[in-house]
Amino acid sequence: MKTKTNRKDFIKTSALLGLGALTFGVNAEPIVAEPTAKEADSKPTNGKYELPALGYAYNSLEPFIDAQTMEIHYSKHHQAYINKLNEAMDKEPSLKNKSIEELLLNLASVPASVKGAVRNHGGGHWNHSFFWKSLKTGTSMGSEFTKLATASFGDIENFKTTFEKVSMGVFGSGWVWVILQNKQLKIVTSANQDNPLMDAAAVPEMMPKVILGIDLWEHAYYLKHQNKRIDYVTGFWNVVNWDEIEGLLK
Ligand code: MN3
Repeated sequence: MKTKTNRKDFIKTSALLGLGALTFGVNAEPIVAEPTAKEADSKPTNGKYELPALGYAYNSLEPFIDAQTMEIHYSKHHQAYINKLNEAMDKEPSLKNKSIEELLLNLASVPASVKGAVRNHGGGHWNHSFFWKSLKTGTSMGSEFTKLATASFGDIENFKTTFEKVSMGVFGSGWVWVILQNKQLKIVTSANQDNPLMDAAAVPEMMPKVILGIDLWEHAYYLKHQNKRIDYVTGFWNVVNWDEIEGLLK
């Protein structure tokens, strides 16, 4: 596909594709649209979803996120979500060419036989794929994010302390996300491997764009920080890939 794209367009396009696919099944083929390069990446290859390349070394986020955590998190936890998703999808060959976004955006329409697996393992696959791309050391918050965060939270300090407070308030395993919705940045939480894309296609005018997310499962930080989640959360600011985030806002 020659379509020039980025993740922002990808999510938007996936949403549009999703609208044409509210009902899965033989009589309701989705509208055929040219997939973006990124969407093609998130589709299964020969019926199997695959672990995306990490793109950097396990130790490159030290000392904020340690190499051992990265290795286990990426090669074991993320791989396990993919394996379980693939195992489940063998039961629904009709869905085998769907991008993970298309499935999550229309979760209510996914057959009951695989809905739980798509939610938990498909969600886990999407969340971690997004998370890895959001991480890098040495970048600085860009002008577009600064402008939006200032407009939505008053100032950057308040944005950060709100994000940290919300992260500390997540009970059990889950995620905290920064989304752009109706031109406002918002901080939202999700339990387990849920995310803001789930069933978002149902209300197109409220379609969120996911900008940033932090994994708050203990496996994301326990080896290094043990029970001190706050150290992981405040350290997170040092490993946010602000260049990537700025790209999502363009
Ligand atoms: Mn995780």
